[in-house]
Amino acid sequence: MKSASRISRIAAAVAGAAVLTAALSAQARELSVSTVLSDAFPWGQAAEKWAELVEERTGGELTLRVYPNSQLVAGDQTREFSAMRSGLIDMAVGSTINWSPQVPELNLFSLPFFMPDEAAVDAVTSGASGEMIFEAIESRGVIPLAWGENGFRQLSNSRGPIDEPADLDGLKIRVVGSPLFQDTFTALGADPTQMSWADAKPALTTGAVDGQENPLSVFDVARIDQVGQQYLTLWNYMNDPLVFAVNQQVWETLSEEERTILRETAVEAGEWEIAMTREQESERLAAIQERGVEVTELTEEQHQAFVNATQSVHEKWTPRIGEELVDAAREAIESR
Ligand code: X2X
Repeated sequence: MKSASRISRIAAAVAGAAVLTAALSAQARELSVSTVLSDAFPWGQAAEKWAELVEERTGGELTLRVYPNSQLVAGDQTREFSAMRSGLIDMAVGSTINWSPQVPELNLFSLPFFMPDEAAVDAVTSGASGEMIFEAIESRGVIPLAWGENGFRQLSNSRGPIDEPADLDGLKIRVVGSPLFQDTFTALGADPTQMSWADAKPALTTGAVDGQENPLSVFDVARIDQVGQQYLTLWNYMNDPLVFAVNQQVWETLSEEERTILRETAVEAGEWEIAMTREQESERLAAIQERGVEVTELTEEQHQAFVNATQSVHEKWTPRIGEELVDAAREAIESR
């Protein structure tokens, strides 16, 4: 009797534990979110905001765990999209530049001097061209949900002020591992070197490269001036939107309600981050100048010289991006 009752007690305990485990796994599900930059930067903050909102709205049933610094792809940011498509990563808040090797349409944003201002970026992302880009992402097995923004990318270097293409002659510039960047900086007479963000700061520190290009928020937070980058040219040559996205198989396992929450919170986190990034631009520039960086702004004529020098990049890349998409984006920009 005694041992039988003990056995039944143990059995009950085991069954209880199993029920509890099942209930927990049915309730709380954790999904991974990849980012290149940590929450010291607006980009990482966008992902954290998304996680916060999802946790709140699902009552903790869905948890997004953010993995910054491209750690889920061992630092190789240009593999993030493939890793998300294959299911190695559930979700990401990723850069259009880093995903462009797998989604050629995303090169649209990297066409030099194509989008003159923030209104142009908004016109492209929110219009027919934005829909075409989301379709292009979806056709490759990833569900895009919302836009964010890394920002307009500015040029820095350790050698001297740059206000005309000739100033770039022979300068070694670190660029992201995306072929279009190679073409842009080659067209400008520079010597571009592709490397991941993880390798960029060491390369600037040792002088292996003379310059780099990134938004003001990245320059400011990463203290790029401390590794000898004393000259900064504000040339707004491209803007790098971020995309909030989910692997398609993961998406299919979610309930309608969960999908709605994920999409709405992504849109909210994205809008929040875009507004914050833009608002902070002028104070970031002031902080950078205060640290002794010499800032160059271009006259209209100087700007035009850079536009002319990079025309070949448009000619080469428009067919790869798709004429129809480039036209739709151009129309959106002109009627903004
Ligand atoms: O690598 C960069 O320059 C960065 C951080 O801006 C991107 O991931 C595109």
